[in-house]
Parts: sequence; structure tokens; C-alpha cells
Amino acid sequence: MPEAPIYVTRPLLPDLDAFTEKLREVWDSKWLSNGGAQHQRFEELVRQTLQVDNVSLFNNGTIALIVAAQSLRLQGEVITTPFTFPATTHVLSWNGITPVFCDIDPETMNISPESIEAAITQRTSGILGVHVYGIPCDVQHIGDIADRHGLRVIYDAAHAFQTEINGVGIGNFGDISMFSFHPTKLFHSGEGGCLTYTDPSLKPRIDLLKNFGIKNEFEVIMPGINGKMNEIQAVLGQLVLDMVDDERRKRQALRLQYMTELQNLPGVHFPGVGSEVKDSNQYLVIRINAEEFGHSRDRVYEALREKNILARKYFFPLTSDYNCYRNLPTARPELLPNAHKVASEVLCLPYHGELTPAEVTLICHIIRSLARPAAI
Ligand code: T4K
Repeated sequence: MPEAPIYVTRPLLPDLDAFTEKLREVWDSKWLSNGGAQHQRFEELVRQTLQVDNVSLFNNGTIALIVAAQSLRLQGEVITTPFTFPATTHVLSWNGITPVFCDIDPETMNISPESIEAAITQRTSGILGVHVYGIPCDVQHIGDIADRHGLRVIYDAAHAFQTEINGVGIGNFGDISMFSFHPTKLFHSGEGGCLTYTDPSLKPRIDLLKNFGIKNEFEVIMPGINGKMNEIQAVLGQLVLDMVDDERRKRQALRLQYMTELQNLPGVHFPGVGSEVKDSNQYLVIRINAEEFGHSRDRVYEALREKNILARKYFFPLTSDYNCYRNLPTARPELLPNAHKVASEVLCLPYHGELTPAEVTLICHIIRSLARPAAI
């Protein structure tokens, strides 16, 4: 067994001396939060990196998404996917909105446009899609549906940092997109996140909402929240940004190695993106078809765990199966067959720049050793 656990991911960490040196600017300024100089610098850098016109930084992605729904005044029902991290669905609850689950596309694993169309009612105010693993939703089709029905579109792009479709940054689609800068993300700022949006007139409202609705010293004009990114996060984010390209190159090499070492293994599939998409390199996910492979995804997960290799079942269970949502009329499993199938097949394997080729070989060897004898 490896001495130390092999984690699904590890955060990029800049040189500690470089970090302390940059922190000196913060110390000298005695300005730690509320839109300081580092925040302003970092916000502009993020805007350029994501190739968007408008961006607002946040203390984490979840609060950013809560504010996104508030800023568009979503209410009633919002159509969403159950194949996601808890935050996506919880954000609707925190806004007093009923999540309406619809099924996913069996290939992209993202919310299916056909299911969206069927789920629209008089109470629907928006669509909340997730670019799961950084694989883009069918943004064109979803945009058409939203236009026809007068709905707003928010994308949870937590996994999609620098994903592009035909050279266009993913943050340019829909009304608002949310990116997470959590340490489990390829790009991070300790904790953090941002919203990107095409309509510049949203900026004042979003920035008010993340600062308690404070207009000035004596006027509070809406019930806002504290969603502000602080200066230390902004410093860390700037330094981590410089490391992202190198990390991507390492991850691309690891992906190639995984694909080579697991190729032709019946029942093991690598979901991917089309040639028009630039991948975010956020996750290395495989799908295990138990019938073809001879063992379930759960057996593979356990076999790796026995060797201290901590792969993760992102995203099992579906959010529609949580106790807080399972009684919703749209949470019934028979309405979500693709989502249930996908959630039972996916496994995120360790994927980060510190992972060695020998570790990838070990992981692939464990998986191959479980396969039907004819397949090895
Ligand atoms: N929408 C979607 C689709 C999301 O996936 C997420 C977050 C959000 C919204 C919300 O965005 P934020 O509010 O978080 O910005 C992790 C992350 O906590 C979460 O941010 C992320 N998605 C989710 C997919 O993964 P856990 O519960 O799996 O984290 P944890 O603590 O088990 O960490 C996973 C592994 O990462 C550890 O085994 C080791 C490594 N790790 C983790 C941390 C925190 C480190 O090496 N260092 C660290 O500091 O949720």
C-alpha cells in the first residue's frame, strides 16, 4: 500500500516566500477586505483570463451562485440538474425557489434540453445548468429555449475555468456564470469564486448584493449578504494564476497516460469534449459499465481505497435523492433514468500535477486487474 494517501486532487501552492512578499503590500496598506487594491487587480486579471466583459469576485462559489439568482430576481420554479454538487440545488432553496429536476443527456451528463422544455410551467423563471466536469451544456439549444419562453439562464461553471467553445470563453453564455476558486479546483484562491455576465448593468446590483446592499454610509437599499473576497484570497489567486498553464500541461500528460494504460478495456469509458471545446482539465472521470467490465463502479472505488487511493464518486448520490429534496414531485427516480445510470457509473480518478507516472500506472493496474480475464 502507498505510504501516503493518493488524493483525487491537491491544490496548487505558490512559493511561500513569494506569497509572503506579496502579502507585505497588504500589510503595508492595512486594507484587508471590502474591495481593496488586490481585489481590484485580481478581478481584472480574472476578467482577462476568462475572456469576459464583466466579472464580480466572491468569497466562494456558493455565495456567488446565491447572489446570481437574487440578481436576476428568480422565483417560483427553476429547472435544474440533479447530477451535481449539493451547492447547485441548495442555492435555489436558499432563494426560496423550488428546484425542478430534469434528466440529463446520457453522453454529456449535462441537463438535457428536451427535458427542460417538458418541465416548463407557468411558475418557471429560469434554468440553472451545470457544466459538469467542465463539459459544456448545450448552450445554443438552452439559449433558444430560454428566449422562446422568456426565461433567465444561469450556468454553474464551477468546474469550467477557461473552458472555451470555438474560442469563446464559457462565461459568455447564458445570463450569468459562476466559477469556483475552491482549493479542489485547478485554479483557486484558497476559497473564492466569481460571477461573469454579459449585461454590464448587472454589475452595480451584483456588487451591492455581495456587500449587504450598502449603497453608502447611510443607505442600505436591498437585503444583501456578505459575499466579499478578501485581500489575502486575492493575493493567493494572483500567484496561483501564474501556475495554471504549467499545471494544465502536466494534467494533459496524465490524461494521455490514463487513456493509454486503460485503452481497450471493455466497460471503461472516458467522457470527453468535442474538438470545438477547450477542456478545463478539472477532472479525470471514467465511466464503468458493470455488465461489460465485470465489476461495478463501487467495486473499483473500494479496490482503489484498499490501496489508499482516494478516488471520488462525484456526483453520487444525485441531489434529487437527498432527504431534503426526495419528496419533490420531480425527484422521482423513474423521471431521471439517465441521471441515475450516470451517477452509478462515474468515478473521478486522482488528477493533479503532483501525481507521478508510476502512481498512474499503479491505479491503472488495479483497475485492469479487476477486469474480466479476457480483457486483460
Ligand atoms: N457547484 C459545483 C458543481 C461544485 O462542484 C461546487 C464545489 C460548487 C458549486 C460550490 O463551489 P464552492 O462554494 O466550493 O466554491 C469538494 C469541494 O469542497 C467543492 O468546492 C467542490 N465543488 C466539490 C466537487 O469537491 P469535497 O467534499 O469532495 O471536498 P474534500 O474536502 O473531500 O476534498 C477532496 C480532496 O481534495 C481531499 O481528499 C484532498 C484534496 N484537498 C482538499 C482541500 C479542501 C486538498 O488536498 N487540500 C484542500 O485544502 O468537496
